[in-house]
Amino acid sequence: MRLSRYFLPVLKEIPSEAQIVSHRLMLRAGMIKQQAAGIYSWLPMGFKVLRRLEQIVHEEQLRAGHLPMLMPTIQSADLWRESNRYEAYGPEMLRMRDRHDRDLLYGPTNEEMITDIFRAHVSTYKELPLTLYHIQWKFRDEIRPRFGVMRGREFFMKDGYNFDLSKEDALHAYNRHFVSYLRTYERLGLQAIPMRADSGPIGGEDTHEFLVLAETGESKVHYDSKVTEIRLGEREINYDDVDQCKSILEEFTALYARTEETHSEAEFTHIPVERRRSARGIEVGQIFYFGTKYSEPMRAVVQNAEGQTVPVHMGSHGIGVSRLAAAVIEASHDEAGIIWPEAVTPFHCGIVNLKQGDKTTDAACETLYEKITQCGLEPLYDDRVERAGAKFATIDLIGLPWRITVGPRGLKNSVVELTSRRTGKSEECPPEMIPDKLTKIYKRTDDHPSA
Ligand code: P5A
Repeated sequence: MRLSRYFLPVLKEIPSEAQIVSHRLMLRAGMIKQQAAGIYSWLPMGFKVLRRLEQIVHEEQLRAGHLPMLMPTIQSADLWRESNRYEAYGPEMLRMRDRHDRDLLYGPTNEEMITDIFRAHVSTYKELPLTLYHIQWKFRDEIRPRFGVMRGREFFMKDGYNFDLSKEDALHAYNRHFVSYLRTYERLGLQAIPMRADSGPIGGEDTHEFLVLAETGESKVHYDSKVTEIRLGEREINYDDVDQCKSILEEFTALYARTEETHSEAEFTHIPVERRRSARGIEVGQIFYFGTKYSEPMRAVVQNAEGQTVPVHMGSHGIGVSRLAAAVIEASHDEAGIIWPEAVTPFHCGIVNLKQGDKTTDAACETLYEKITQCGLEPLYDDRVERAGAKFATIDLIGLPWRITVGPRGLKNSVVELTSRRTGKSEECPPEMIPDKLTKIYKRTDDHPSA
């Protein structure tokens, strides 16, 4: 993409309404625009990041064997009356009425709808286990929408639902989601710590939230500092391996890590004092096992091997995909702007032409642009007639991990400059070597399953 043809409405002023750094940077970098309280448009660059996040979430869900689908945003109130959640959900639910006076709502979550789909089509244990998911907009009329897309009213969520014959099978689904979420966050360059949590309006006995530690996080958390040392890393995972998934869950939950709602001061004091931490975190996901809470009242039943009719065991699992954009920025930025991890960057590199209009420099930039594009990478070429300082500031603000600086002086010696946004370190190298270098850098993060 050439910057002269792109729509990147960068703001010079720091927007006064934005209280946290990710909100400020998303507005300044022209990623989002507020349309109403907690409701945002995603402008081209923000949309690119959202799509990348979505893609990674999809890839890790497919890897775990979960099936993608798409349910509507608008739901019938009748379904929610069946589960008794229509009244219970309270003012967070956006309710509406159609021309025939039928009660509808904008879905805040989809437990009822997926249970309805299941009961319409599945009647035998032979079709289990089954996990369906979608990535779709949700609406929750939050009392205090704030911090941009961090706590929106309309937000993009991946929500998955498992159906199993027994509690034991459903707990494997829980553990499998636990592991796949860890993988997802690690791919995004985030450390999200699983913590025992409260199940709130979704319900159920077992639930974990995944939290990215950040001072600006809305959740208060308490944990043993040793828990921050554990990583999933590159280990091979077999999602059908019940013992492996269980042992990974046990490894990650052996140490104390809890949200405020489940915190126990008595248990906390058992941790050596120098390892006790009370901090804040951003909730980027939550998983639930709630047994037959929905399947019983909604009659989602199957015949088991003995011919008895039994309600299925269920759980649901959510990742805040739009919130992730803000969480990644909270975890990765500096004074100058965003620093995108390679896995989610909207463009793979920026090309800065130091002397737009100079024949040799323009030609070198064009060639680089073409060659990099041919490698399957997407450069953002700053071809505007602008001061070098302004061009650098833009590329830094929007956080592209790699910048290639092309100027007449370097070209005289047949070199351009490759600069890492994260370290600030530059190296000079012949322009012909750049496509290869970038390809190698991105190969490391390009971890597509056979989706
Ligand atoms: C699990 C999937 C659920 O709704 N039902 C289906 C379950 N869980 S949850 O914890 O309430 O939400 C899942 C994740 O969505 C994100 N999220 C939000 N993101 C932005 N703005 C909001 N107002 C918002 N509310 C929830 C969080 O990341 C949460 O973990």
